[in-house]
Amino acid sequence: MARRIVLHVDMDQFFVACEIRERPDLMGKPVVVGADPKGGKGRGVVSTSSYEARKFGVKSGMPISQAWKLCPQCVYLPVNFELYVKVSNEVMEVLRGFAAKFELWGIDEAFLEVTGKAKDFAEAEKLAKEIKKAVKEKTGLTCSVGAGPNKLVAKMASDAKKPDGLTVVRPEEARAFLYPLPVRKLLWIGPKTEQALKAMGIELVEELAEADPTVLFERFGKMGPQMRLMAQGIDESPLVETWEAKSIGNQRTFENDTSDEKEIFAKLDELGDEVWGRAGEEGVAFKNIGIVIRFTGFETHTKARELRKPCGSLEELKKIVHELAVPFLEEGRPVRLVGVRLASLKREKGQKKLGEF
Ligand code: TTP
Ligand code: MG
Repeated sequence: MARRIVLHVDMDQFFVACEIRERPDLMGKPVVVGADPKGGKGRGVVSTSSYEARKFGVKSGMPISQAWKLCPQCVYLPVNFELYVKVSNEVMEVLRGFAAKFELWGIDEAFLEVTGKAKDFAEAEKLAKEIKKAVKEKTGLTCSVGAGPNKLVAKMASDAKKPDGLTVVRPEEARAFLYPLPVRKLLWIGPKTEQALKAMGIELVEELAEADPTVLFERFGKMGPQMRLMAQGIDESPLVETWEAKSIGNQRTFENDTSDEKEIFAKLDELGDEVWGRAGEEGVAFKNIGIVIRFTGFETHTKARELRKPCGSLEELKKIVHELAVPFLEEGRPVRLVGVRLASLKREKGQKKLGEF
């Protein structure tokens, strides 16, 4: 079997980069996108900050009031999600063109399976350079790319050098690359797991990789030995092509992974409202309804249903979305992301696209 090569692409300072594209005068300035700081009294958090603002210590997720304390001279901008979705679509279209298989992972990141497109890691590196060039030319934005033998290593590699980075980790280099990192860097390890591991004397990826799997199982259940394998750079999860080119869909990541069904269904309903609205705006009927569910870690599932006739109402859409989701939620496993997608689209006669009026 040919050795796998996976790329992970992550945009640099994404929300800020979109804002700078609209307002080039902001280039090189400390910029913060997030809640209104209200002179230090604001509530809410920082969505992201420019690399210049990061020098002051301002980071994603930090209370906006704290950001203000660290950097009152930063330029503060509200979140313009619509703009970021538009730019994200532009970026993803470029990336899709380079991949044998494509998986959208977040608004500013994606996995590209390039096994077969690049015969070895030297070719993968060349391809990654072409990708960076194409993204820059077509969207004006920079990204960081990681190449590795699987999703896990590729994702960690793209994070290794930012902004505008390119990091290639060959299979034989994977352990040396991962081992010195703190366990928190492994993407599915949140602050709680980090603390639990620390209490066991495990702080580095290397320590996790070499920990006793029985002890890990006792403490974390099935996730324990799984975490250990990933610390060793072992990950066989395939790319899951969440959306086809011709579909209307969206997906959202929970702020904190959740197994609360109410919260999950509420998010699915919200996405249902959104895609129903978009189908209406674009004047299309649809016969195929799909969902995507990603559990904590990498495991992603999609499920779709083809109807015999076009979906007739928002209630029907939501009902089907719930029915598709139920089997995945039975075990109560924490969910990281959900999505809803409409496909088998048909333009309804007499309807024009919104932009054509
Ligand atoms: P990231 O890729 O984590 O961050 P980034 O692109 O801003 O910066 P980097 O160069 O380090 O990749 O997240 C992508 C976008 O998601 C980010 O621009 C804003 C949004 N986001 C939030 O709204 N809240 C958060 O806590 C994080 C981490 C990101
Ligand atoms: Mg990013």
